[in-house]
Amino acid sequence: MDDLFPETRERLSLSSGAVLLGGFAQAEAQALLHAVELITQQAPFRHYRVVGGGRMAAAMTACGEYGWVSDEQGYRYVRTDPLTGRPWPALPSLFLALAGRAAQAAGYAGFVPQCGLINRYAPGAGMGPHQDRDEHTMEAPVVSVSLGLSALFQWGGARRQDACRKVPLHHGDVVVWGGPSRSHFHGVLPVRSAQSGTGLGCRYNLTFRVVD
Ligand code: MD6
Ligand code: FE
Repeated sequence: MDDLFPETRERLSLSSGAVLLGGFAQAEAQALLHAVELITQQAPFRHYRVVGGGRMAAAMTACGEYGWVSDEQGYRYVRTDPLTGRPWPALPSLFLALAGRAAQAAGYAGFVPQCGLINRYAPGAGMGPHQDRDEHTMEAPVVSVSLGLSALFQWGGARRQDACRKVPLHHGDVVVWGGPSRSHFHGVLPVRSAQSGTGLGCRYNLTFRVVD
């Protein structure tokens, strides 16, 4: 998908405190994917269960001091991978550096994430509108890196019923949301396989967060 005016995507404000940094991670995308591969050798992708008995469409794993997990009891951050019984793999320095630079570019200095959540969306998988609010502190922003297949990101407001804007996210794009936008609703429309330009068959999303 070519954009008519690529310069407008380089820094696109979504709402107060939220910005799309188009292509911000492009140069290191291959290295990021390699790091994901190494992490999944220690902490494989899995589909979590959700309250009510369903399964999340996106496969997930994590790295860092905390990982985010879901089961019939709900969502939470834990220090040990429930699948392996081991601590989560460390956050690679490449992830820490990129997350810090992206946060800085969006106006958030000193961002040091405690969790790197890794999602894999096969074609057809999406994520319904939700707020990221399982963290024990909401002071730090969320930094989200898109790799592989493109997707339409839904960016809403502070209330579920607020209108959603659809923002295409491509390989190497970064979105940062914090401050007044930190608890805005957002989601990902089901990924379509036709949207590829990278040769990858899935979309990967890395989200970085401070947890406590
Ligand atoms: C995305 N991800 O995949 C956005 N939220 O572009 C999320 O909003 C998200 O991946 C909570 C937990 C995992 C996620
Ligand atoms: Fe989210």
